[in-house]
Amino acid sequence: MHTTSIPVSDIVRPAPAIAGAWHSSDIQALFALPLMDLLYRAQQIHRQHFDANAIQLSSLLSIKTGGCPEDCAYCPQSAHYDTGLTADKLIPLDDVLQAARAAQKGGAQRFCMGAAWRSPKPRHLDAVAEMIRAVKALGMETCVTLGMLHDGQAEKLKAAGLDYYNHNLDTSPEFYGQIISTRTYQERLDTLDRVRNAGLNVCCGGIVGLGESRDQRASLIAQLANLDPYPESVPINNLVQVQGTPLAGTEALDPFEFVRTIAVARITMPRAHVRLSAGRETMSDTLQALCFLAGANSLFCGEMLLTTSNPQVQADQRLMKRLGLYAEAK
Ligand code: SAM
Ligand code: DTB
Ligand code: SF4
Repeated sequence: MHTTSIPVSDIVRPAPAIAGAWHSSDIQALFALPLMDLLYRAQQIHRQHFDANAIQLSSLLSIKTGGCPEDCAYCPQSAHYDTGLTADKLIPLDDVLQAARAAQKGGAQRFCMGAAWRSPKPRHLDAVAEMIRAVKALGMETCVTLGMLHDGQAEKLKAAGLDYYNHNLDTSPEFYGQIISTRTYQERLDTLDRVRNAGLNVCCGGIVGLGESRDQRASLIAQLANLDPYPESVPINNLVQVQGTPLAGTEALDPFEFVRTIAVARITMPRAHVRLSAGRETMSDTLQALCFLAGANSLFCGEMLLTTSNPQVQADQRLMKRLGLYAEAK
C-alpha cells in the first residue's frame, strides 16, 4: 500500500516574513523534497501571484561583443580564453533599432542589450542611453547589462528610460572564487545596490551546471532571495558549454536538478519573474514544460542569446501553443 507523503509544510518552514531571513538550511530542505512535493508547492505559490499560463518574453542583443577583460570561466566573451570570437566595438544605433523592431514583431515585450564590458565608460553610457531612448520609443520595455556600475551611472540610465538592469550574482559566495577572479562578489552586490537606489528594477540571477554542489546552488538562491527587496526578475541560466572556456567539458547537470532550482527560486521569490534563460537549446520540450510547472514564467525569445544560439522563434511559438501558454499582457 502507498503511504501519503508528509505535507510539505511539516517539512519546510513557511517563508520568512522579513527579508534576509532565508537560511541556506531552509533552502537546502526545499531542494531535498521529493520532486512531486516540491513541484506542488511551487505551483501553489506560482498561482497565488501569477496567471500560471502567461509567459513574459524578452529578447537579447549583444551591442558590444567579446574582448572582455573579466575572466568568468563560463563566458565565451572573455579575452582570457580563445573561443574563436572576434571582439567588436559598440554597434550603431540603427542596428539596435532594426533588431528591436524584429524582436517586437516576434512577440518580445522587453528588449535586453548586453555589452561585454567590465564597466561602462562615460562615452559608452551616453551611447547606450540613446539606444534606451530609441527602443523605449517603440513601446518596448528596456533592459541593459553593462557590467559593474559606478556612482551616478544607474541614475543616468534611469533618466534615459531604462526599466531593468541585469547583473547576476552567478553562483554562491563559496564557489565564486573558482569561477571569477577579476571581480569580487561584494562588487556585484554594490552594483545591485546602485541599481536599486536609482529606482530601477533589478534583474539578477545565476548560472547552474558550473560544477557547483547542491548546497552551493541553495546558497546562490539564498543570496538572491535575501536581497532586500528580492529581484523583480531572476534569470536561471544552465551553462552553455563553449569550446575554449575553462568550463567546456564540465559534467552536465541532472535536468531534474535544474527543475528543482527553478522551483526553489519560485518558492523563495514568489512575486519575481523567474526566467528559464540560457541553455534551452539542449532542453527537450518536455523538460521545458516541467520548468514552467516549477514556476518559470519568462523566456528569452529569438534565435540568439548574446553570442550563442537559442531555439527558433517558431519552435517556441509551437511549444507555447501546445502547452496552452501565452505571452503575458503588459
Ligand atoms: N558583461 C556583463 C556582466 O557580466 O555583468 C553582462 C553580460 S554577461 C554575458 C551576462 C550573464 O550571462 C552572465 O552573468 C552569466 O550569468 C550569463 N552567461 C554568460 N555566459 C554564459 C554561458 N556560457 N552559459 C550560460 N550563461 C552565461
Ligand atoms: C542572463 O542571465 N542571461 C543572458 C542575459 N542575462 C544577458 C545571457 C546569456 C548568455 C549566454 C551565452 C552567450 O550567448 O554568449
Ligand atoms: Fe565579461 Fe560578462 Fe562575460 Fe564575465 S560574463 S567575461 S563580465 S561579458
